[in-house]
Amino acid sequence: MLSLPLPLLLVALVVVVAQVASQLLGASWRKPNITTSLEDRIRLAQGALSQAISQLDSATLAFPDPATTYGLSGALYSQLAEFDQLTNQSRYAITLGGYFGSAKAVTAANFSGPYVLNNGLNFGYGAVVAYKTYKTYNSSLFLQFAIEAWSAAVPYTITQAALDAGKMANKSFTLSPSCQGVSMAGGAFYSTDPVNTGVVVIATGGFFVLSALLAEATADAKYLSAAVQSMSFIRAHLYNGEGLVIDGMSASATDNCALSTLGLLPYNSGLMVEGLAVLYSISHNTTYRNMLDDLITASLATTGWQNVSAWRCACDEQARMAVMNI
Ligand SMILES: *[C@@H]1O[C@H](CO)[C@@H](O)[C@H](O)[C@H]1NC(C)=O
Ligand SMILES: *[C@@H]1O[C@H](CO)[C@@H](O)[C@H](O)[C@H]1NC(C)=O
Ligand SMILES: *[C@@H]1O[C@H](CO)[C@@H](O)[C@H](O)[C@H]1NC(C)=O
Ligand SMILES: *[C@@H]1O[C@H](CO)[C@@H](O)[C@H](O)[C@H]1NC(C)=O
Ligand SMILES: *[C@@H]1O[C@H](CO)[C@@H](O)[C@H](O)[C@H]1NC(C)=O
Ligand SMILES: *[C@@H]1O[C@H](CO)[C@@H](O)[C@H](O)[C@H]1NC(C)=O
Ligand SMILES: CC(=O)N[C@H]1CO[C@H](CO)[C@@H](O)[C@@H]1O
Repeated sequence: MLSLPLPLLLVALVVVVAQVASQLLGASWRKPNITTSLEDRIRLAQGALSQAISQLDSATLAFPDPATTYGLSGALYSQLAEFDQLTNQSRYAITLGGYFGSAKAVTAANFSGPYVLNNGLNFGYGAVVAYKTYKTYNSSLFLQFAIEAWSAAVPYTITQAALDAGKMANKSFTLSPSCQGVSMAGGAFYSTDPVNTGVVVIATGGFFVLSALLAEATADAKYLSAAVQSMSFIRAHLYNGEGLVIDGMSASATDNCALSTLGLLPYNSGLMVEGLAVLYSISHNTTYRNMLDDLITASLATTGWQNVSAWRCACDEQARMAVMNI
């Protein structure tokens, strides 16, 4: 039961792309013609979202068993807001007002769960997209929620001051001040566990994207500065030789800048693509546009997660969104 909602949703959301891809295995896969009509694609996505909503607990408006599904509820809320944003609708505005209103009652102490950064940031992301999509409707609820989610991630994001001190309040080990001569400032931890040393893109990139969207929504300089710092961290520390984003690294001084050995995963590059797209759209700084071009080109060239004979996940939700928004 617990793993049902998201896979169902994802399977249904990608079904159209999968259908197209399966018809086009071979050299032509790169320039597929999407023959499913826009109406049909919207209907399919809509059906998937309805199916996921039907799995929510009617009392909490979140998936059952929050200890393991907390972040998935935030991901679903985000998809509802994204769906409306991409289809120019307000179908889920009232629904999301209710969901975030309900979530607000339980999340203040709980943006965390053990994995604050990807879990809580999912809610923040959904809230800021809802704020952007529905304009004045419930805007203070959505914006405030996004800011709270961002604020909950701040204590798990490495600052230069923490590096100068060698430590930070919520972590019990000595921080590595720099790696390959570049400061570790801007990296965000995966886990709230004080001994967990992993700084990962799902956290750092999620914080980057939320910061960039809040910079766009509020024009408060602290969000832009946070966005640029997290982006710079990923660029400096977590690009591989192909120009793709790897999963993460240790921030502990005793680990000597050890990189994650997890294989290449599309969502890491996807988060960077989305954050860069937002950063470019608010700054028109061509550095970001160039970084985006390079990363997208590298993402299309790799066989790390897709190739002519196997289609696993052509690109993640956020990368698609970002590309559509440019
Ligand atoms: C896609 O459509 C265009 C225009 O109709 C056509 O020229 C092209 O060959 C099609 N590509 C594929 C892969 O079917
Ligand atoms: C939503 O509106 C934008 C801007 O007017 C338009 O380009 C886009 O095609 C619309 N999307 C849908 C699904 O109607
Ligand atoms: C905002 O959302 C709440 C649910 O949290 C709802 O009760 C309220 O009516 C909404 N207000 C507006 C103005 O949309
Ligand atoms: C919030 O945290 C409390 C205490 O850790 C826990 O009992 C509860 O299940 C959590 N709620 C959610 C939605 O994660
Ligand atoms: C553009 O962004 C880069 C990278 O963040 C920065 O170094 C540069 O100063 C920015 N340029 C302008 C004109 O703001
Ligand atoms: C394509 O990807 C699959 C799954 O990762 C892998 O088994 C296969 O060897 C790859 N094929 C090529 C031609 O790279
Ligand atoms: C153990 C510890 O220092 N926890 C802190 C983590 O960060 C939050 C927010 O700044 C603090 O309230 C906690 O005291």
